[in-house]
Amino acid sequence: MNFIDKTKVIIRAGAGGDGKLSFRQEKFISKGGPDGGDGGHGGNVVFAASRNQNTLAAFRYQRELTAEPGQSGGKNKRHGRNGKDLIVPVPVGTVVSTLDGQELADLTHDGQTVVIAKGGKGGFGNAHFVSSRRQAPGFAEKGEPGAELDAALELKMIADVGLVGMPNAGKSTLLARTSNAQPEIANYPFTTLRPNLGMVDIDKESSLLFADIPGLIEGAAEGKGLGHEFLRHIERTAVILHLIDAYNDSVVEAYTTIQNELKAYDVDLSSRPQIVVLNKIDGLDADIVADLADQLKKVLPDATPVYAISAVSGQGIRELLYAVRAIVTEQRKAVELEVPEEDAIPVLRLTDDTAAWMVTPTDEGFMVTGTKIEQFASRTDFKNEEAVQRLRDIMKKMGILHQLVRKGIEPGQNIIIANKGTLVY
Ligand SMILES: Nc1nc2c(ncn2[C@@H]2O[C@H](COP(=O)(O)OP(=O)(O)OP(=O)(O)O)[C@@H](O)[C@H]2O)c(=O)[nH]1
Ligand SMILES: [Mg+2]
Repeated sequence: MNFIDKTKVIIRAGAGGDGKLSFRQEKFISKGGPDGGDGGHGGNVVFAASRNQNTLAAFRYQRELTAEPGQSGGKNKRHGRNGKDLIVPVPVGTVVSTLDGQELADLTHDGQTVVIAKGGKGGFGNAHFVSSRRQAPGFAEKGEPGAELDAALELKMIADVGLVGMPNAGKSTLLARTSNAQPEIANYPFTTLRPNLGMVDIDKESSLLFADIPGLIEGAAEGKGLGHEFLRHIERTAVILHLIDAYNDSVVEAYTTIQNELKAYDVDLSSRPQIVVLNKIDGLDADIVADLADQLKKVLPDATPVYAISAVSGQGIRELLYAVRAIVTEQRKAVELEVPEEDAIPVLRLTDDTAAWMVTPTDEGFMVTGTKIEQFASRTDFKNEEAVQRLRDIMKKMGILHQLVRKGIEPGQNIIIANKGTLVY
């Protein structure tokens, strides 16, 4: 199974359209009233979680996700068309992060959408700036650039049940027997190199998604065997099905080895709801099986049942699956009660203090940074003196000019607004 579960993409929201600078053409009047329309907004890049997607494989062919730009404004106050949002279907369980690991969004349920990159605002046309003081504004705003980012996508499978155990315990055999999946099965350790998913029908009404991951051995936490890497696939399962080969020299030792590895994982998985299952009982007498189960019960938390099955003959599987479903149902209910609705809706973390700004003296002049002032600057046509004058007015209103004076700015010195443009004080 070709399973791609981590990938990188380049995300570009659409730029806003430029505002139009124009004046009505009227007969016998050299310059009519200003009539430049506003630019349209750039399209957003929106991720939409969908059960119909199973992998991130599509992003191997489509690395760049670009939304439409807004159109420029026109004469006669014509508004430019807004850019269309780019809706990107992703599998449920997709986590979006920046390349340095900051989590941006976590799409956990079908139909959930989140704006990953916002389109730029359209610039105002010159008609917008008419006022009693300014009857013929000779400038228009440029459209704002759309947000751009390089993002890492990771699919954290949200299976209901995670199969864990030592290599060769029969995990893939159980998955193959009960589901539509066809994992490789062989009588040697580390047959399974990548996680497999399979839908298991419990009865006519219900089915559960099982994840089969490579076997764990002692020291997996330090990277032995195939290591811990795959445990993240069962981080979110409602229940862990811990499979133990009944032919182990000591089933108790086999159990504790895996428990220790689950404990050593980034998040302690050893305390998750777990079902302990003895496998390969097809050739064993009932009293031997009962004895093995008793040995296990001594080390398990009180009243934890031990199931005994044969993944090959099918013995005991039906009872096991019913028990699994009961726990999954209970767990899902508990989780739903726990998580308040707001928390379930992931919101992109944007810098909240957009009005904040900072002035720093440099060799080339005074550097001004800050979300809001940079946004205004990106919409300013620096070649147009009227537009630059408006930017000065905005800086005055925001208190930036005052601060520049306090820092000792002299006429003729540069004010550099981040990487957006430079004006002269
Ligand atoms: N007799 C018997 N053999 C079984 C049973 N279940 C699995 N086996 C055998 O055990 C061997 C290992 O089975 P797998 O399903 O590949 O084991 P696994 O846990 O997926 O192993 P890894 O992928 O290596 O971690 C195979 O030869 C299976 O045929 C069972 O119930 N009874
Ligand atoms: Mg396997």
